[in-house]
Amino acid sequence: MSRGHLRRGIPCAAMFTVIIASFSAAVSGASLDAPGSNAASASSGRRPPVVNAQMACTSLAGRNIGGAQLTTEVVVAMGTAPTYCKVHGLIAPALNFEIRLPEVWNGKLYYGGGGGYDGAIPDLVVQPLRQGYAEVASDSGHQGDGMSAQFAKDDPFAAQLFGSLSVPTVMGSAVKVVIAAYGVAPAKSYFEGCSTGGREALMVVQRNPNLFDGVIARSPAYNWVGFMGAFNRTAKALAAPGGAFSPAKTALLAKHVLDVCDGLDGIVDGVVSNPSACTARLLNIVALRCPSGGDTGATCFSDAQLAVIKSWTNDAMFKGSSSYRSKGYNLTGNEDQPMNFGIWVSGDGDVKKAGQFIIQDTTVKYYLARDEKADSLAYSPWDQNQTALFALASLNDATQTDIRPFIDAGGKLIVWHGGSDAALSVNSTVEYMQNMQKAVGKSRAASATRLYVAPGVFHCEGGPGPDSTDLLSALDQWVSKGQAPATLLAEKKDAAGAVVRSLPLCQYPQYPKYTGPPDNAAAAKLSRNYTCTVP
Ligand SMILES: [Ca+2]
Repeated sequence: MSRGHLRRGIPCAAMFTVIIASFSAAVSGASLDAPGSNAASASSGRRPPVVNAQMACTSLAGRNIGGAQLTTEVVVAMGTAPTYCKVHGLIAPALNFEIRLPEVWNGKLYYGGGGGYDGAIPDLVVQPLRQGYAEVASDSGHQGDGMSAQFAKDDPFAAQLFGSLSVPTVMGSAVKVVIAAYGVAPAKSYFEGCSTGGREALMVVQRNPNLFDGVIARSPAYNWVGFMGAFNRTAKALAAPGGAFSPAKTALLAKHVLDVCDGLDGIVDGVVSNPSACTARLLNIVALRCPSGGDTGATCFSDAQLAVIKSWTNDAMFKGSSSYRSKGYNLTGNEDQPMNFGIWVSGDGDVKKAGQFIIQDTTVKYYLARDEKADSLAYSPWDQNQTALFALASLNDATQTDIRPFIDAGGKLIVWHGGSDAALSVNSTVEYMQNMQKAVGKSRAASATRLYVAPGVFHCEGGPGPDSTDLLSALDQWVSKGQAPATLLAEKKDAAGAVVRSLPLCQYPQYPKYTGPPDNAAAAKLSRNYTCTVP
């Protein structure tokens, strides 16, 4: 079988899908007869089983395990990825997944989440496979463009799979495939995802509290109704006469924010690491108003542009439920960089090219108006169809805060968000964690959950701040050895993998305050010159 569903046409799709990127090669489908046993069935479980990838693939090919029809392919070592057996599973009618089985298995399972509106199996994430995990990923039950919700319009089952059912459904098969391959069940299972994958992460914590031993939710798109409404509000402000943001306007905004706030964390380094000190009062954006209120050039904002900034930075709340909300975004001073405000919000002068516009527009068309001709910029008020909002929330919102069943089952949760994320507001993630703490109690929350904010990091990755932390190893240490994570290490690597900057990754609300020698660019690049500090 082949499935030609590369993401089409929309440059932003890959950004919303950072950890998944493009669709890997389609699996060819020559079915082999199922043998009666497999290469690793003799394992005692004490030592991680070792299998030969070719033998594992041969033994699994053509079988139906746990409701999944399997095909297999040996993928030989390339770059830093080791040789593995790639198992493709199809759960009828259209839920596709892969399990990447390493030859030297660490006895554990890693499930990596999706992005945007999914629609393709995410690519291999190399690091977990290198660490010996059996790695699972799925297309969440439909095939298509990751920035389109068309699948949901006339297929309620596909909508349910995308919303919450694909992960537990795939796990039902995946665990059985692991047993067939190695002879034993995974000793531990972890889920990690970013953006939509972060939403899936919080969804399993809330709805399937016994499914995973540990979960990493990064930049979670958990308040689907709320942030879609916020995207719509800001898109309308940008589309209003005089509201468009050219790159020059975005640069004006970013420079002003850095001028005022960069140094408030102890170091002028292009990153506002202490955002709570960078108040609206201090920023005083209205001082940049063009005298007439009209757009009179690149050194000031029109009233319509000031309205965009107001929409961007203020909380959005909608009729129908207290959970239909999205917190305002911080002004970070990184707005003018690639993969930030221009590509996500303003479209560099054409809002219809912006990632936020595109994903809220498809949501209006296929979930709310249920009319592919609907114009999201004219769809007003956005919360007019309460029944449709309720359905959307029931499907996709992961806003439940009482996660005691997960915690009391021994689960551990690490939540992470980039401090300069222009796609999803870090403040919404902070709010979820604060409400969760109220719901479960402080001591329970402290025993089983962590929140980290990575300053200067964009949506899921990238940006001037160090974006790379081995959260999986931190989670595994916590789950397997009871060693709870405290301050972690964040690194920024160049294209060759060399570390060019490091920072302590502080537990929220702490931020990394520069405490090294003054005016020393080399010292500013080293984590040891920062101290996690409560603002
Ligand atoms: Ca700074």
